[in-house]
Amino acid sequence: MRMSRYFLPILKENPADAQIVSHRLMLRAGMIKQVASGIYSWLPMGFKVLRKLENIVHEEQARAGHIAILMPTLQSADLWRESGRYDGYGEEMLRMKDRHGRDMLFSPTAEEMVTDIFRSHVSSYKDLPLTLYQIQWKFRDEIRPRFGVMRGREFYMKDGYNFDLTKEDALHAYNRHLVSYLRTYERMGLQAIPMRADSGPIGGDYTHEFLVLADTGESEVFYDAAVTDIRMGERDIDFSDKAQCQGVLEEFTSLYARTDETHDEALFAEVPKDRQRSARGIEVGQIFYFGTTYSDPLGAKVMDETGKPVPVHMGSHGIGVSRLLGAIIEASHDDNGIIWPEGVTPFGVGIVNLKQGDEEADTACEALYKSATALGLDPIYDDRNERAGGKFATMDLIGIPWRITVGPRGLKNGVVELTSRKTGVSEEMTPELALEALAKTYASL
Ligand code: 5CA
Repeated sequence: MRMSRYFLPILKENPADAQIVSHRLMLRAGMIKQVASGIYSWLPMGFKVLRKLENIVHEEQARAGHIAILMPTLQSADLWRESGRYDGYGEEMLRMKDRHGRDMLFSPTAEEMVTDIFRSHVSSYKDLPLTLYQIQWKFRDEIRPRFGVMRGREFYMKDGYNFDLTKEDALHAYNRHLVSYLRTYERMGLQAIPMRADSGPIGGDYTHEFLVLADTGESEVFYDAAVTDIRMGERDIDFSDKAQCQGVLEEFTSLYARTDETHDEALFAEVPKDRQRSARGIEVGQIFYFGTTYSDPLGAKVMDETGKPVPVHMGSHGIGVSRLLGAIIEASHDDNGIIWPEGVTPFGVGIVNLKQGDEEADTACEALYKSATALGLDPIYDDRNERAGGKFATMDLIGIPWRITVGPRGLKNGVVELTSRKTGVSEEMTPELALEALAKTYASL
């Protein structure tokens, strides 16, 4: 992409109404525009990162054996009456009537809708296990939408639902989601810690929230510092292996990690003093096992091996995809702007032409831009007639992890400068070597 042709409406001033750094940077970098309280338009660069996150979620869901579907945002109230949640859900549910006077709602979550799909089409234990998921906009009429996309009213969520014959199988689905979520967050450059939590309006006894530690997080959390050493990294997980998935859960559950809702002072006191931590965190996902809470009232049954109809065991599992953009920025920025982790960056490399209009510099940049594109590095080339300082500031603000700076002086020696956004360290090398290094870096992700 050429910066001169892109739509990147950068703000020079700090927006007055943004209280936290991620919200401020998303507005300044021209990623989102507020439409109404808690509702945003996604401008090109914001949308691009959102799509990247979505792709990672899809890839990791596929790896775990889960199957993508898409359900509507608008639903009929009838299903919610069947489950008994229509009246109980309260003011967070946006309700409306269609022209025939039928009660409709904007889906805040989709347990009922997916259970209805299941009961219409599945009737035998032989079709289990089954996990269906979607990535779709949700609406919750939050009383206090704030912090930009972190607590929106409309937000993008991955919601997955498992259907299993037994509690044991459903708990495997729970553990599988736990492992797959950890992989997902790690690929986004984040460490999210699963913590025992409260199940709220979704219901059920088993639930973990995934928290990214950040001072601006809305949740208060308590944990044993040893949990932060657990990584999925290069582990070769077989998602169909119950013991392996359970093993990961047990690594976490053997260490104290809870949100304030389930915090237990007495248990926490047993953690060695030097490892006790209390901090704030951003909830980027939650998994639930709730047994037959929805399958019972909605009559989602299968024939078991003896031919007896039994309600299926279910769980639901959510990732806050749009919230993750905020969480990533909270976890990765400096005074100059965003620092995208390589796995989610909107562009792989920024090319800065120090002397636009200089024939040699222009030619070198064009060649570099072409080669970087051919290598799949998805470059953004700042070809505007701007001062070098302004170009650097823009690249820093929008957070591109690598920058190649091209100027007449370096070109005399056949070199350009490759700079890491994170460390600020620059190295001079030939354009070919710079591209080779970047191609290697991105191939290793
Ligand atoms: N049905 C279950 C799982 S699919 C469910 O709705 N879970 S949830 O309520 O925990 O939401 C899943 C994730 O969506 C949360 O962990 C959070 O990351 C994100 N989320 C929830 N509310 C908001 C909001 N108002 N703005 C942005 N993200 C949100």
